[in-house]
Amino acid sequence: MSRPLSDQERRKQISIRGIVGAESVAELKRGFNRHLHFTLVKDRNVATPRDYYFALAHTVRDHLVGRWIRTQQYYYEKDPKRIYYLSLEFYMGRTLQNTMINLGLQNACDEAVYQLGLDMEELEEIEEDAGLGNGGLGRLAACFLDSMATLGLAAYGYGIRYEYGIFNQKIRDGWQVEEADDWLRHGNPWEKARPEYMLPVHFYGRVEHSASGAKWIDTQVVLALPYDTPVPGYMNNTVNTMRLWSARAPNDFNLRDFNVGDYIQAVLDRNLAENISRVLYPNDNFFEGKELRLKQEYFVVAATLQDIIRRFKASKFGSTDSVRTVFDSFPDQVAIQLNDTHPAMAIPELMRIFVDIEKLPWDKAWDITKRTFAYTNHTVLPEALERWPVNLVEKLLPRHLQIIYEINQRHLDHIASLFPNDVERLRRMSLIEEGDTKRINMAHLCIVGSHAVNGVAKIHSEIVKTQVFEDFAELEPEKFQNKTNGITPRRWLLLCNPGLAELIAEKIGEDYVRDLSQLTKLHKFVDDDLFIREVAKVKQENKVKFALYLEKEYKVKINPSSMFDVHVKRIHEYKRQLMNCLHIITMYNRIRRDPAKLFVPRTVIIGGKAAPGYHMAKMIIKLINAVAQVVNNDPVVGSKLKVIFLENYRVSLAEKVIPATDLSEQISTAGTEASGTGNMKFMLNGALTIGTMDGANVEMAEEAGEENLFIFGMRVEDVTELDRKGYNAQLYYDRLPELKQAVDQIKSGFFSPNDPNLFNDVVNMLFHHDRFKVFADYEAYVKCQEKVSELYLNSKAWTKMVIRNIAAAGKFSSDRTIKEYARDIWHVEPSDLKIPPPNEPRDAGQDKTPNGTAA
Ligand code: D6G
Repeated sequence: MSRPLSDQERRKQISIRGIVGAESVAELKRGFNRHLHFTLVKDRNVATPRDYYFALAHTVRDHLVGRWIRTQQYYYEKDPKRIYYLSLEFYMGRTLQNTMINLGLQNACDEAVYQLGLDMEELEEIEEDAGLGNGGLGRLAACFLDSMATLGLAAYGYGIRYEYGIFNQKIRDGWQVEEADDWLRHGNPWEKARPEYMLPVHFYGRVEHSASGAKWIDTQVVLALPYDTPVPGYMNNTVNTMRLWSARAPNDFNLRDFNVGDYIQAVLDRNLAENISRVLYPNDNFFEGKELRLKQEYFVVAATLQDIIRRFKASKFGSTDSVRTVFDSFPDQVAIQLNDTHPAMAIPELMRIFVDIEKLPWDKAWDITKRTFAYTNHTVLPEALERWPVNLVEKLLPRHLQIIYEINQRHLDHIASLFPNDVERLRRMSLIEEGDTKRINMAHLCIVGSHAVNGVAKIHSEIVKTQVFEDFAELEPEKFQNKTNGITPRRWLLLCNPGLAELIAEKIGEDYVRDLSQLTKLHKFVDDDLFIREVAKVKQENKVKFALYLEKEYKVKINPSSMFDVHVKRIHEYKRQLMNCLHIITMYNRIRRDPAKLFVPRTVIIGGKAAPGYHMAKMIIKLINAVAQVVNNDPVVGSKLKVIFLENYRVSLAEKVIPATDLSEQISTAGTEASGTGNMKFMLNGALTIGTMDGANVEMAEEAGEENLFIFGMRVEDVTELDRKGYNAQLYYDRLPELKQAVDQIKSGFFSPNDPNLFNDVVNMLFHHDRFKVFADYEAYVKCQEKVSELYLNSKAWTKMVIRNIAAAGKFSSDRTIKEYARDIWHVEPSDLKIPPPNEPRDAGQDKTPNGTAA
């Protein structure tokens, strides 16, 4: 067995973060100084740390530009099938370090920054997160962009450039307080505005029918201004584009018609139009039927489809027969993936373009539309499914409502022909739901208008097929697919956990970064004592580092040799942070009951944002903080148990806490968490999972072996059975004394002595309307936690289980997920064709502009 390498030796040997050449370092330093001077207009006497961050960001960006232009040129010349990922959320986080890693510049930049006498980590910390997402759905979109670029797909992300992303969460007196996320305040060096590609988007108005077809007239126009952000693949010279639209009022806004003369008021009213891209709706897994949100959804769709069609017409496939574009090859050239139903209006919008503007016959337009779209379902929670009121759509998008009605009529006629006299089935499958308010079921629209529908983990796709959309699956079984989610190993290993990434590279080489299935090669080191020690050492270093961060930023001290038990994700009843809280109280009571008894020290870390309008979620945050207050200040407990509420959990904080975690909490009620992706990040970073058989946990257990996770609680079948029998929380409370004690403490004000009734709503919910059955899983959860503590005492056995988990994490690369989308839905091959680096000579075709004319 070899001796352990020093950090320095390791660095030299491993090039996954780039090779350091003296010349490249010198060039980076020159770039940095040039940008400090010309771009920031500063010298080192007056430059602030932020100036240094911007100088470095611009230097790194310079290395993207040539590759970006080349990639896009190549797409124009070769006309590969374009993949469009439409999403209301792209939760990108920070860009600097990710760019350095994907371009292989990390080590060289480290060295350059060091030679300049600056601190790389300090500069990286200055960058704001691009928080244009709520949670898993938005972060998935970001991971997919990374994988699509890494696999060389001609892909684009299309979304909204929110001026304010997800709010910043402050904790004041234990309560969540929201602050606006003014992420663009200091400018964004990673985006390029493209006012030359600005496009109009229409709202309101009315429809006029004549012999020549339908005309949507008297509309209000808002302009969509695109901002492009480069998306580099990992070490392959491919740079794709994420195009985010910003709303701009036309210069004659409110001046033309009714507001003539009131120039000042008209200028002030420009805000009304521009509010469309002002702020991200902060709901995760919850539908809030606000008009402004519907405007956002149509805004991104309308601008994007114009752009897609413009690009199609510029391609060799968008040929014209005398006057009209031939759209027959459109679905062979264009795939549009709908990230949940949020961009569902794309379906009637494409129909409107084809039928009203391009004058295609309905049937042909519908065939092309269906073959173009695919829909990803992200949740089966009824409160999350979008159902827009018909009268709202009628006012905002009158022509689209007519088209939706027409789609529905033909759809229902078809079903009626297959199932005569089955009125109940027609009602269930209609796109329109009758009732007090008539609503459009957007999931039904997406299913009908797409050629593929997928869930995001096996168990979820099964529920989609057999329960929620059963009738649709019966009608078209071949449409329904599964695409288990994934995460990008670049950000979620190389970037956030360099120690572990390099240790793995030492053992199995570097190719695993692009082919994560190679992690299985680690299986042969499960019994290698040195490797076990090294894995444990990296974890310990990460824990110490995180503890120092908490001490510095939040003035809280934690014990780095305690077990870090981490539950970070949005706060939601179905994710059951309350069950974790009951476990904390149970541990606390046990320590107090018998202080001399052996207790495996734990630091329980819970973090996540509550939607600002979600009362119960906010109460859960307050409760966790109230419990923390009592537990952390009880001298009997001492350092055995600490409870930390991690403020403002977001992508950049996930990058810090996940590599430092020992135990990952994935405890949603079976059947509620569609996939989860946090679960995968923890697995890859050497945490063990305590979890239910829900979402992708099921597949994690399949990959690693159930004995290598701490699986507990009801399965989906058990939940269904309990629903059938009727869930009675009182029974568990009466039977389980420790549960009773914990609940009584919450109820009696033990954790809120100044306001004993503070948690009445929470307790009342747990007893009388807990849809997620916390009490039913409490006992199994607590018992499973005992097993966790027992194993933690045996550090070697723990670490061996960790290694088995890392070795089994390969499936959860988003590269694997994207390959499956490419093969089964988009029908494209990941390209192994290398885009040459920007300093290589250009070949002849590259001197052409996109239109084919000489530059
Ligand atoms: C990106 C990169 C840039 C390219 C531009 C337009 O900003 O090099 O010219 O996209 O691309 P299309 O929208 O014409 O594809």
